Amino acid sequence: MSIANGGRPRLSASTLADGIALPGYTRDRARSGIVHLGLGAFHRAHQAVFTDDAMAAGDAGWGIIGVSLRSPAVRDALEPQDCLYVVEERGEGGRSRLIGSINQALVAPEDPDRVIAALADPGVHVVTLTVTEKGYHRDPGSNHLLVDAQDVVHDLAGGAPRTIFGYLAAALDRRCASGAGPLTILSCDNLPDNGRLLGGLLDDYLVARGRARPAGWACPNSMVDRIVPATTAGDRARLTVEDHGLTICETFRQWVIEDRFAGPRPRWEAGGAQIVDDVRPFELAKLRLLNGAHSALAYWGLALGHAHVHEAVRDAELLVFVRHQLLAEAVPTLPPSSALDPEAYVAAILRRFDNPALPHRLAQIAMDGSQKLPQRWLATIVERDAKGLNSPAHLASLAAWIAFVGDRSGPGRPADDPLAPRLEAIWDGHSTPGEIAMAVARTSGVFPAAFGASDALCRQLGEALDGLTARGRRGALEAFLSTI
Ligand code: CS2
Repeated sequence: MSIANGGRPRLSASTLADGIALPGYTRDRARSGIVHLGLGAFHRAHQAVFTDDAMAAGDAGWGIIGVSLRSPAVRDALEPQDCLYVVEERGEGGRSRLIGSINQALVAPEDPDRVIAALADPGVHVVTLTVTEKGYHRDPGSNHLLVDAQDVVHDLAGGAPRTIFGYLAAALDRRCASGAGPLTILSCDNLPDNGRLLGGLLDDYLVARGRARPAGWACPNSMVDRIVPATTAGDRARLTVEDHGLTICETFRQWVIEDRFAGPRPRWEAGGAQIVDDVRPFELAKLRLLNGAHSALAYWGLALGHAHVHEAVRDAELLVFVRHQLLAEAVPTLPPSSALDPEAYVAAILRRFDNPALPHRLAQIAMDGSQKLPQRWLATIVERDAKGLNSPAHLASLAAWIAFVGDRSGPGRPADDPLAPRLEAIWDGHSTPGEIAMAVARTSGVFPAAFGASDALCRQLGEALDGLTARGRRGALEAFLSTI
């Protein structure tokens, strides 16, 4: 048993945590059926938990080989504790449980071939991915692969892979050559039509590579949902054992998966997953309502002096604004669906956000806006515009984002975003809000072409940014509320 600094034993198979539910199956770390790319907190609180439930329900051979694509931090946290970790659900009915579904933690840059070998193993049938929006290297305007992106160029030249595409292509080649059987490649990132998108990008990569396209893979769509703030040292200090993999989340979790697997799969239904014919209604509602609201709370809330989601939704004016953005503008763009009542959904997510037991930092949500906003807000604005409908609340929030990336000294700044240098250069190169808004809409590479092509949308965005600059956030919010 190893005793960590604070005098508490380090969590491991021989030192389990007091009062924490144990996995309901006998672990066999040599048997893995899933490789997961992107071993962050979201995976540990979501797919790994559903898999733990499937394993407890009798499918114990589906353990996960988790892969970090960049940093060794998660491997270094998990390996000394036999890849066990606690998931602590916070809120009414919350409980803590030990998750045993992760068998191994690999660090791709340290041993790329080991990752390819894992992906090509005939015992592996499913690859899941949480690599965040920017891990897909897509052009948000065309949804095609950015074949000029530095890491994609590197992978296409045949070096040890850096992108998901380099890894997947090498593994599919190997599986074809060895007859390892079909592979389901399941995106679990917050992107629209995430499976179709991933399949299309992988196809673009395989075409650009100029070699025969390996067969035997499918990319179903899926919608994932669970709020998982970054774990803090304070969270870790409260446990009776030293757990470097501790993951904090809400009690709610949802996973809706398109029934289009290439081969065998775990019975994730045991953990409550829904296997359906069409994920689209769930996915659009999640992106435009839950994630759309999150981003609005982040870009308004930080400037209004809030640090966390639960504080921002307790700001009465901001809550009225965000509810209006969702109900008046986003909800009418959703396809009618018997599976989901949008108004009840909005009420439920706003209740989930109001969870002081789960401090979710607005700065965490504000990251990577250039990668998130196309599916959260811009698609809504453009679809409404095509029908002759205005979207003043979305445009006001978009102006709040542009102001956020332009202000380099406020809370949550400088903006953590792969396009931050390009967006900051736009601020530096233009003087009026109208010019800045126009340049962001037309030249940042974030907005769909239909937005930039609309003089009216660019003008309205410029006016919204002008209003924010002149009145400040609170004044602009109050001015907006007086119009609804
Ligand atoms: C959040 C999401 O960080 C963000 O941008 O909106 O991570 C959100 O918490 C999850 O999608 C909830 O399922």
